[in-house]
Amino acid sequence: MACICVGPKGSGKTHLLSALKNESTIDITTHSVSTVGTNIFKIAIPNYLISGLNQSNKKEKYSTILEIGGCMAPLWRKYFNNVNKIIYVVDTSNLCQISCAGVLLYSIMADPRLQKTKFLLVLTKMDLAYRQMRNEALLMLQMAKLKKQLKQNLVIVEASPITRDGFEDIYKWLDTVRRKAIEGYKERKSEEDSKSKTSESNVKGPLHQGSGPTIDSSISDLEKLCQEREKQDGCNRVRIR
Ligand SMILES: Nc1nc2c(ncn2[C@@H]2O[C@H](COP(=O)(O)OP(=O)(O)OP(=O)(O)O)[C@@H](O)[C@H]2O)c(=O)[nH]1
Ligand SMILES: [Mg+2]
Repeated sequence: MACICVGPKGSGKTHLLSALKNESTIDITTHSVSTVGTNIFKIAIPNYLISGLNQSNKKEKYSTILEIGGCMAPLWRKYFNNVNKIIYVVDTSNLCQISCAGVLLYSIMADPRLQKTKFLLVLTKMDLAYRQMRNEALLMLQMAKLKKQLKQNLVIVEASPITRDGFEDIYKWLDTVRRKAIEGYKERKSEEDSKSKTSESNVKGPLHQGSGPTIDSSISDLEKLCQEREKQDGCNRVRIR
């Protein structure tokens, strides 16, 4: 159930994930250092956003996300094994970077290992006055072309760690994907269990089943047959036990 967060250098991954983890850590004065390597964030999903959670079951649900630094872009694909959620962060205020971000996103989504992966595209830094609006940003990312050519489901969210816009949608996405992954795992496990049960009963065969002859009864049948043959032949056969 691995979830990774990628995006170009300085696009706002660390800021976004820190704010999702702890709302009081990020404000207008916060600056973060470029991630050289990876960061792990354990994010608690607020109870009121978890669907199907009743009052008696107040256990907190977490999502663990691995951020991989933008400077590691050539190495991102080394982390793609067993990944079923990808958060892709794009800086809407960086005109020079946005087209390049689209190309990078395309190269990720085309990876054969990620054909069943769920994607969340976060258009971040929405608090800045000189940002691109949603439609302009999507145009620059060539989103229409990308959606035509690739089959994965891509959810798009506009967000800002400073104003906390879009955070509910991100938490809800994390919760649905987490729930679906658990349901899928349970289904696969019950299928495997039922398969192993049927194969076990096939391996046992008729000797182990109540209705068939037992080993003891087969031996006594054999002895009776020998005694009958001895009577018929009128001679003693050598019996080896
Ligand atoms: N105003 C504003 N600034 C932001 C926002 N998100 C990030 N920043 C700024 O952008 C800088 C880079 O953000 P990071 O979160 O470090 O970017 P990153 O994607 O983790 O970068 P790498 O680790 O190098 O890949 C931060 O120091 C912030 O100053 C945002 O939503 N609004
Ligand atoms: Mg970072």
